Amino acid sequence: MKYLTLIHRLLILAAACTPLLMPSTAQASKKIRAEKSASAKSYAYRERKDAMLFADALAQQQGLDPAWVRQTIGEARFIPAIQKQMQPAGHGFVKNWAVYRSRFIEPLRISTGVEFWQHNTEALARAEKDYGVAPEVIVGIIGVETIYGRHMGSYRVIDALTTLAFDFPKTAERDRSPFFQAELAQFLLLQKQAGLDVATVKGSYAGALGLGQFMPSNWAKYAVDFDGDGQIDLRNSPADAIGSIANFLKSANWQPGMPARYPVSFDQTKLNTRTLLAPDIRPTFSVKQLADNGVVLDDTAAQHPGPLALVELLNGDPETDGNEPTYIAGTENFYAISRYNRSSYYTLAVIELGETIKAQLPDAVAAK
Ligand SMILES: [Ca+2]
Repeated sequence: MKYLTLIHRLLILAAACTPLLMPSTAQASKKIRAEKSASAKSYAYRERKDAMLFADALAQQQGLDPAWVRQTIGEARFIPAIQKQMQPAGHGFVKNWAVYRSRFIEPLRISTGVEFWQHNTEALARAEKDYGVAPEVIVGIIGVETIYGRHMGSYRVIDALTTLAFDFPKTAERDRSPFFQAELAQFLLLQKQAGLDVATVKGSYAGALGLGQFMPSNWAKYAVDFDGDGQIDLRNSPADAIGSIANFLKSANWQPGMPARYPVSFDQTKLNTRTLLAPDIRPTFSVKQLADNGVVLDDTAAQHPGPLALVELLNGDPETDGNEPTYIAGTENFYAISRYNRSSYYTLAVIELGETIKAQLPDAVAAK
């Protein structure tokens, strides 16, 4: 979940700076180069003293079989491609909402989402009843994360987490290896807690798992058995994924019935974007404060009781070939969705994908 941010940034970068489809030969040779360098540098973590010390400490702390922990972490392999995914996106790249949006609000994701909704009407309705979370947001998240389980990740999670725990790139803005060591520890606990086969289970390059791409710590905190079979299975049970995402959003202060965002326009004579954009996407301003700083809201938004944020999404650099930014007023529910993946681009894609799918449902399903 959270760690999709960077891949999304890279997606924007790739889409903004290169043609959408690279020539296939170039793509193939790039892939071969990547595989070659990967196989050349890969090794097993049994060769790393720090990883083996970590394994012993973890076994002792958690009362796990030390031989099993050593073997599991020892057989994990360093994957250079995973390390590379965590490198900074590079200087001079400008985000582009229009490009980002087109990757997610697209025919395959929409039609698969309509089917997913129809197959899971009961669980979605129950999640709304139990947690207060709108079905279109849950459907939007699972669509953006994995296209409804089609792309749940192709890396062994043990390789991903061990690589990022002990070989986090030195060039990154900050060292996240303590975070990934904690995720690795929690992941091993899921063998017993959730019946996961930690030696084989696959996920994203950051170690996120299942339909909703939960990191292990979020699995431990928020995952629920929502189909009542006595097991939590976020990979094969859509109901479990739906209930767990709803539980996560409720914990992120989701407000039942509240819209996630409103359209805005501006009164240029009063506009003070410096003040308005300072808190970023955290809802901070009252309707009156927004109006005083030049934001014009429609009648519905003007009735909004809680705090709002002015959210700016860039559409490339207007000085070169980009367009002017997109602006919306984000509510506490916009902010709640952004806790799933800390990006306003991600959040608006989730909202718009869910809404688009909802609008295409047959009347009988939509009415439930
Ligand atoms: Ca279950």
